[in-house]
Amino acid sequence: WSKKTRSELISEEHRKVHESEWVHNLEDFINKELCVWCRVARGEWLSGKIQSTSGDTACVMLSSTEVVVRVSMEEIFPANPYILEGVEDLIQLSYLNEPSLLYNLRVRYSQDLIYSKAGPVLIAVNPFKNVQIYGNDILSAYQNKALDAPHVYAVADAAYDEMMREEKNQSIIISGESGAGKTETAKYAMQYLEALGGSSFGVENEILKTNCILEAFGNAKTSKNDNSSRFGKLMEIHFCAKGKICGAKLETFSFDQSRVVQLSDGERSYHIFYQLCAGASPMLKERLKLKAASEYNYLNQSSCLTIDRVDDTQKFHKLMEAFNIVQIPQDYQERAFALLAAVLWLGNVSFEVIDNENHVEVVADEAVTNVAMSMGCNSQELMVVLSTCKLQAGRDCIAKRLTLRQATDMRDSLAKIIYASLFNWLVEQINTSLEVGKSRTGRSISILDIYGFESFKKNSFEQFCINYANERLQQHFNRHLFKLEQEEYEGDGIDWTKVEFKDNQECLDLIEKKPIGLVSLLDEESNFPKATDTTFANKLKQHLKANSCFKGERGQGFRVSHYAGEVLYDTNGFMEKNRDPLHVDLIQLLSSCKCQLLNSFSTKMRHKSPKPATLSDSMNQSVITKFKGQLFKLMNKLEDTTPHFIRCIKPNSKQCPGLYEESHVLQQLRCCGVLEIVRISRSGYPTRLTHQELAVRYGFLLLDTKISQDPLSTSNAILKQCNLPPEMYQVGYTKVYLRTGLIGILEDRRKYVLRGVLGLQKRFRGYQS
Ligand code: AOV
Ligand code: MG
Repeated sequence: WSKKTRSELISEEHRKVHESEWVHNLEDFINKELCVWCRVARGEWLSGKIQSTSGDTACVMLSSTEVVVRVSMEEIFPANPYILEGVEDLIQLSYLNEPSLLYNLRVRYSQDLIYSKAGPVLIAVNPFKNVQIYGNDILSAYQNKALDAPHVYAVADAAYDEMMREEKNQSIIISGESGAGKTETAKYAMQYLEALGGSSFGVENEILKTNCILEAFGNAKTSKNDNSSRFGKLMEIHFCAKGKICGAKLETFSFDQSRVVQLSDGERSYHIFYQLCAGASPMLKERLKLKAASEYNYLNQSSCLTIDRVDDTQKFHKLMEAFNIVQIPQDYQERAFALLAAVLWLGNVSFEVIDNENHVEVVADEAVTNVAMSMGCNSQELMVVLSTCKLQAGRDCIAKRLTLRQATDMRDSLAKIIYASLFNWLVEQINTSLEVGKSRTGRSISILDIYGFESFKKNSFEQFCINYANERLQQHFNRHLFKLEQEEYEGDGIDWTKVEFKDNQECLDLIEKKPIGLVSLLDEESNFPKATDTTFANKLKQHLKANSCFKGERGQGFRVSHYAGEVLYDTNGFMEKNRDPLHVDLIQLLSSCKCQLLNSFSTKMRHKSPKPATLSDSMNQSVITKFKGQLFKLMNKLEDTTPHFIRCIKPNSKQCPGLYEESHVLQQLRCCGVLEIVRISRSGYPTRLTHQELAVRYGFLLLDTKISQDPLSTSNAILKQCNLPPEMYQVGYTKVYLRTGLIGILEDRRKYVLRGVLGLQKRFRGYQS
């Protein structure tokens, strides 16, 4: 059918049936043999027809096998008529229930229609394969408004239009669990905006290329995603008054450092290490004394060195291209590679125990020599720093030997500091090259792509931070889609049946509440020198047991009920990672190096190192408190923008195309409240005008001029005169609320009358002359 007749048919269907009519409809479903969804023993949803009912159960004949099963009425839902199969927007469904949403998305997914709408939210189901829905032709079709099917391009287009029309900053907020497709979606959004806002500055080509650099240094293979982002990013694209791109700014959030030195089985460290080992030219390899990835302890500890269908050598060449586009000078590129080699060789530095107190000495082998060479420092000095610590004894400074554990930690700290500084330096370089025109407020679009919700077998401090960030983001989502909308209706006195949604405030309280929340307790415990991960775990159990989102576990564990599911955390390492001590000796070592990059890193760190006796100094903040601060700043920034939400869905946990696992999808739809969003949008009023606005724009349509001049009476009179169905609008204390499509009718009426008036004027002028 053509699109038009189909939509006509759909609206007819709408009139016929309504979601709440199930009870009255039951007879109909039996007599007319209409389809229902049912499931036995909580299995998959199956389609069938009700044969008969008795009490709380019904006999249903399954469509696939024609077998009759007895099912509890609670497990039966009305299915939508065939005409509604695979609708673009879930709000078009007559019956809103979980099996119907799941089925609709499945039908679309099987036709490679990976995008759907749930009212204002775009849903993107990860195809895990190339689908032919991107590229210049499709892009231009959206640009020219020739296509309007749900797509990330359509979201970017709407954001752009709204920014230009209202001069208000916009944001595209992409969420979803790990591996759901956020980063890919963010890239398509950037691609669209670059094409739309192409300028003579050439910045637009750079914005996309930066992803290649960021992914090489900030993404890694985890068990959830072969290209998992281990940092959060906000790309703010600035536009000039004409709508052309005039610059961009990249902001990154909390970077997972521990991956540099420690890996879980089957996972990899940051892509760049493998790319460098595989793709460096023979000359570069010789200069950096590089070996194969399998020779490095930091990389080979997880017995996973390659990723299926990924060519690290080719990726390395792409990275070099990107470096050139972002204009990182050749000598700086080489310095960066040398530092990567230093990190790799650091992992091979070994220690020899020299007494029975477990004190150590560094083994003077090629590893130490190569680290020293790459860092541009003296290898003797390096060995001293890695195996001793300086203690102040009165006026003297004495060196104390470290134990094996302490020395290993020192070595790993150095590797992490170098890598994290290198990452931050790259972000600075990218920003320098993107900053072309001065940004003007009111004309920017920010694209947010953070690390998705994670729950592994073992979850540590990093997962805690990642999931906390997702929890905050979920609240932003809830606030905009549920709270603010409903509060406005209630506040303005309009008749509204409240839609319940799953609030995540209790979980946020568990994390953030002062003085008894996870963050505060972690900080408090981190300040006790004698505290351990076990005392921390006990403290949590003692103070947080009243919160229903918290559950203490035996030993060092605790569970948190996040909006997206329950996660078992292991407190092992929490204290150390939260304190993140900056070793003065390491900073000194960096400043003594011949490498300019390392010098600049040490200068930065020195600024950050604790000044004595100023404990409240923000530089002294723990890792988690800094993280919390960053998150709040981010949320405040987003609050100042008009949000456009994209929810990515991962259809299966195997990263496999064509596989749609219902329970997995349902869990994700539930945790972000898709059903509720659809309910709200369907019963909601997307267009709002103040009485004043309505009266000014449409007042001249009034035939009866005797009506009182105040905006409220004028508004009421206009709505009545236009014969609009009363269920299509509501008049609140301050605004008029219109359902979808109504503003179009008013506009048509306005145009019609104006055309008539203009025609008359023309004729009148013709008559005068
Ligand atoms: P994420 O950003 O949501 O995870 P990605 O965007 O990295 O997830 O997507 C994971 C993988 O899914 C990609 O590497 C692609 O193979 C595939 N994929 C996603 N979207 C598409 C698409 N539109 N077309 C084709 N393939 C796609 V994480 O960063 O782990 O939270 O921390
Ligand atoms: Mg990602």
